[in-house]
Amino acid sequence: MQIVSQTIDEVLYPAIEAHTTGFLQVSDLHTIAWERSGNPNGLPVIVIHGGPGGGSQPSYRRYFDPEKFDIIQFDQRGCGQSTPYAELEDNNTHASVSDLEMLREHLDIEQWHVFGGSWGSTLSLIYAQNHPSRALSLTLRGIFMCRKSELHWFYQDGASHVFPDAFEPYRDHIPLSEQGDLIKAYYSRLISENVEVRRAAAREWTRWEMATSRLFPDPEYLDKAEDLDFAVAFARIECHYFINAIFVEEAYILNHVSTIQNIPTTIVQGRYDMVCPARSAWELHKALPNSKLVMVADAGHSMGEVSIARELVKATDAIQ
Ligand code: STX
Repeated sequence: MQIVSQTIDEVLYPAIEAHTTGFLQVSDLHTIAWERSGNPNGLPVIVIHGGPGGGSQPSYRRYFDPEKFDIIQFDQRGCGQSTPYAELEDNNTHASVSDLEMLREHLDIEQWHVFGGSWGSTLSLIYAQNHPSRALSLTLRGIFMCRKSELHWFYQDGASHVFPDAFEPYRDHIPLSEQGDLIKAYYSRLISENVEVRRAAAREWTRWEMATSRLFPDPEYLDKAEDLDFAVAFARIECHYFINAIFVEEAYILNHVSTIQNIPTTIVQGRYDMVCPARSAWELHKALPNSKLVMVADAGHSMGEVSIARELVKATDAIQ
């Protein structure tokens, strides 16, 4: 193992613009924003962002050779440029799976490669399990299967042992009497009628996640929590999905793993991922014997970390 010193710009493809953007009404209430970049005649790849509630970012285009790929991104319900903003009604995992199908049909694409990290890995897997013939391959990063143990690890007691300093303000935002169930306590504040109560909770919730996402914390990344427009959608939607156990049975992904055995799958996982610890990637890899697992020795959770980005680009470069 050798640590190569590179910058993120050396690892990713150059920044490009979207050539087409649009909005798709997916239900009576919700409209999702989408975009296309790269080569319109290239291999279609759908990029599934994290959170849920994180929104897609222009930098995600850079994980793909723009000559080779027809890069499709979208903002899941309630976040990014999708409307209504931060809306929780009619916002659930099944709706997101159905939005992916609606978007695929809208763009007249038969099959596509699927790329997602963190919650994006969760949704990629559940999408592929429900529509296996549509997914040509899966490129997954920071595996999150959203089981009780994973939620408990990150939001209650686990990552707190490694980041006690960042955990303290997240925990102490909640009175002692409610600290026994922090997801529940945050949920009640994130759905409060009082905008200031919502915003204050969203800020602390998001700070915790941003502070723990990288092996070497990045001040720019931490600033995301100060952008309360971002933080409110991110925190509200995440917490809504988690309090509802992502609207599926416990261990849904592992229980339905047989449906995706034949889809070529690459898993890129940071060894020191505190948000989505490596055990889930390991368990998924074991359950998918044909998958390739790349355990990155010097990274945490974020796709913005150089060694994670390098492996993701290697993985997309290898897609044929
Ligand atoms: N949530 C992990 C997740 O999907 C438990 C995630 N964490 N940060 C993000 O996503 C963004 C990069 C989208 C902010």
